[in-house]
Amino acid sequence: MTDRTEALQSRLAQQDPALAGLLDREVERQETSLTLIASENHCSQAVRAACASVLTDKYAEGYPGARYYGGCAVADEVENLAKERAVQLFQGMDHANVQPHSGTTANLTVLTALAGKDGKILGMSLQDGGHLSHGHKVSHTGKVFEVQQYGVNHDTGLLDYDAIREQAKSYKPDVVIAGASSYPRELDYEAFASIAKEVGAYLLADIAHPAGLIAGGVIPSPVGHADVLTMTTHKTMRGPRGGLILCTEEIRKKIDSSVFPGGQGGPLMHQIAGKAVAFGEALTPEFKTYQQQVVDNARLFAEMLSDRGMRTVTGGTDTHMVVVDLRDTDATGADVEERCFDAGISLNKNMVPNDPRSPKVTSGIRVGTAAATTRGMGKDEFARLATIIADIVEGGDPKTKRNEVHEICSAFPLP
Ligand code: DSN
Repeated sequence: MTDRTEALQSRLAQQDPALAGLLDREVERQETSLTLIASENHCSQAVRAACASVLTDKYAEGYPGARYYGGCAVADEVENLAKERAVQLFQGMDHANVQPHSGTTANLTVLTALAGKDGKILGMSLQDGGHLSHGHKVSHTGKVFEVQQYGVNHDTGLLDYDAIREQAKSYKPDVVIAGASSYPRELDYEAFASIAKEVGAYLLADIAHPAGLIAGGVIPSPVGHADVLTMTTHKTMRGPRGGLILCTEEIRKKIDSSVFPGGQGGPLMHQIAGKAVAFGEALTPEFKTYQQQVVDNARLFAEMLSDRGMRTVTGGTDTHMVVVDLRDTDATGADVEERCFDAGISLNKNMVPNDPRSPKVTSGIRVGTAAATTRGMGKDEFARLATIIADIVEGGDPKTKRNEVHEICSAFPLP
């Protein structure tokens, strides 16, 4: 902890012991348990320092050089730094908008800009691994736009690009969305681009989950294929919570005005400062090494589970994520999630393709390696974790695993 952070925390403890106590408990929870939630990570102290800075006080509605308030000179430089680094990370995209508060607001903003009210969108269904903001009926994206959804082949768990092409040809969407929240494989962005082109649609690649793997160059990129990318900055990108949009010059104005004033007011400048720091970190060679380790750990984890006779959706992974299909076992996703929690491991229940159970119960779990890899865990630790989780799935008592998980955590402190 830096001196300054320590001083701030001790001031918080004096002024508001109730809140400071809650933060202490969260630090202890994160230190003594293991995060295998695929959408979480641990950002650096430098990112946390930027997010806790005085920029939280600054209103900066508008864009650098064109704000609605005075005193934005520093805010302008911070935002420009974040934008420049984002464009450097995803070289080939012309423009970055770093203001979206989240991935969902980024998606709603882009779809509003490119499809318009009552426009037609085609995205992956949540049930098969997509995301709420890709047109699910409970999301605004499912209410404001006309929606069709595609899914995966229920035998293989894989996307069937020929089927998506046929669907797009008959539906003629304005925007095709390529992206998922629980699909463990690389996407074929070239195929998606050719489908979008054939029907005259824009291609939106939502890379919220694999953004860090793509920026680190360890899996193929949608740059050069998609008109626009959306992502969150806190998953594999390992930055602060938030959203990011990158687009081509052709649609830059539409996207920017859809973010502000269309969908948001003042940007969260402290979060944008944190994004700038994280993008700087992502430009270093260490980030590539980290991302390769994230994928290596996930592959090993999937292989170990499969050696224990467990089924993984698509038979493995290319990314940071493994989705385990529990239908051959007596366990449900909800049950394994709760018992892993008792052992000190956070992961989430997850639908598997063609899941007979409800989203509150599910027949699967989703495991991600990004956060534990940030703590420095490698093959040995992931091999032990696969054994622990397989034992729990097979009915082992989670309480007997708690000490082992604790011991692993103690050896790998948080950043
Ligand atoms: N909550 C994120 C996930 O878990 O994939 C997506 O919003």
